[in-house]
This record gives sequence, structure tokens and C-alpha cells, in this order.
Amino acid sequence: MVKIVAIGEPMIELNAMTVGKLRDVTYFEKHVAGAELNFCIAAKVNGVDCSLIAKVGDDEFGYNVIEYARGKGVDTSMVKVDPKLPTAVFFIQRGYPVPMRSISFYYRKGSAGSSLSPSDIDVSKIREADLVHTTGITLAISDSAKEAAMEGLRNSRKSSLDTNIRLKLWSPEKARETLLKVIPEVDILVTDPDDARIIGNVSEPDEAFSFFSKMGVSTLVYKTGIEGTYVYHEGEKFVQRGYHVQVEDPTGAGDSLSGTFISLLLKRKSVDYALSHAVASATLVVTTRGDNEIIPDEESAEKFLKEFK
Ligand code: KDG
Repeated sequence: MVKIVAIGEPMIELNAMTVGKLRDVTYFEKHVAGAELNFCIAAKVNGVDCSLIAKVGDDEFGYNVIEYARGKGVDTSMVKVDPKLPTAVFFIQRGYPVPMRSISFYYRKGSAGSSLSPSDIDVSKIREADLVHTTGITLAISDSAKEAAMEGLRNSRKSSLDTNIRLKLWSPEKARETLLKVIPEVDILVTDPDDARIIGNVSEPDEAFSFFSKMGVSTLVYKTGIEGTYVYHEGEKFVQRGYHVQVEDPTGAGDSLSGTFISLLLKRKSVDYALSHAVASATLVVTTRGDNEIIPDEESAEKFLKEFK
């Protein structure tokens, strides 16, 4: 069976039940999230084994993360429990100031997850995996987490990185400087026009591919939202348009897209098949609160695609 290892911080998400300013929200709904865990769940739903390398606190939220991830079939044997530091939490403000968009507010400084370091990386497990995945979030949360991610990428047989630049975690300059160093280690790059502008001052899909392929990226997944997702792979270009649906909360959609696409590609499905399923998955994720509960398996994605033709 195909096997992925993902490196990054899982968190507890407290999602506003109502739209508007967070200060006016009374009720929050708890979910388990974090970009790399979302990716792992998308992989597992699509029939690919995924192990998460991470740290959580010795607290209720830490055990919540572990039990939830396990329940979704993610291998948590490399998730360590830190005796002193807390599990990170973030809140989601929805629909304000831009309708149908969400904003994350992090409570993660000094968290167990951000204390991840190269000593938490089991290199033998990394070498056994078909693919190692991480994101710009792990590169941003601390120097030790960045080094851990680098250790994983350097020792991988194949790797993927979602740039996922979160400007609450680092400046555009720091993001650019770091990603320019890390991207040459990566085989599959997932990014979007906002991030590509920060990294290489490029935004058009072909221009972005030309920029990143010169850095050694062999496959580019370029998400432009409803306009479409572009994939450049083995000398060919593929496009899948997005679908208009009612947006509840877009958080996590990008992770379900990349997790689904990369897993199906590793399962040797065609690019068209993997991409259409990835966009179906991301489309469903935006219709709900929570980052990963609604991710469809292959059969359900097929039903979606039949209906939306
Ligand atoms: O991509 C979704 C993530 O942004 C969300 O789950 C929280 O990992 C997270 C982060 O750092 O923003």
C-alpha cells in the first residue's frame, strides 16, 4: 500500500457558529484541524496510508487530536505528547469583513506542536515512505519545526510542499527567503497566486510554472479558486474549473485538494481523474464548518462529479 508521512502541527479549531466579528460570537463549534493532519485525512479517505509526525500537549485537546486522527485512520505512532507545553488552538471568524471568507486567530505561540525538532523525525520511517509532505506553516511556526520539516524533506524519496503562507505567522520577506531555500528540495509544489506573488513575483499559471520548474519542481499544483486548479506534470498542463456552491467556511479546502490529488497520483490514477476528485473534495469542504469531516472517498467524489457535469 502507498504510504505518506506528513510533518506539521495539528490543532483544535473553534469555529464561530455565526458569521460576524469574533467579539460578537457566542457559540463555537470544536473541530480538529491543522494543514498536515487535514492532508493526511484526505490521503486516508482516498485509500493511502498516512502517518503524522507532530507534537501535542499532555492535555485534553492533545488527546482529542490523537483520538480524532486515529479515528480517521491516520497513524499517530509518531505523534509525541509534550509534558509541559499546551496543544495549540485557533478560532475561525467567518463572513466578516468579506462574506464567505474566513479568518484564523491563532493561540499557538509556545505550543507543543511548535517545539517539534529534528530529533522528533524518525529518518528510517521517512525513507520507507513513498512521499513526505509538509507546508509553509511548519516552516513558519519555529526554527526547530522548520529544521524538522527540512530533515524530513532531505531524507525523503519523494516530497510535496504546500506553500500555505500564513501572514500572521511570518512576514512576506521571511516567507520568501525561507521558501526560496526549501522549494529546491521538493518534487511536488502546491501553491496559489497570492503565495507565488510573495515568493517569485509571479501570478499567471504558466509564469508560475516556469519560475518554479527552474527551481527543480517537477509537478506544480496551482490553485486559483473558482477559476480553476492547474496542474503541470510530465510536460503536460491540466485544468479543472471550480464549482459554485454555498460557502460556509473555506478553511481546509486547499489541504483536501492537495491530499486528494497527491494520493490519487501516487495510486497511479490519471492526472485528470486525480484533479477532478481533488476539486470535488475541496468544493465539499467549503460547504461546511470543519476542515476535514466531509472529505469524500473516490466513490462519493464520482457521484459529485456526475451531478455537477
Ligand atoms: O489549511 C487549513 C489550516 O490553515 C488550518 O487547519 C489551520 O493549520 C492551520 C494553520 O496553521 O492555519
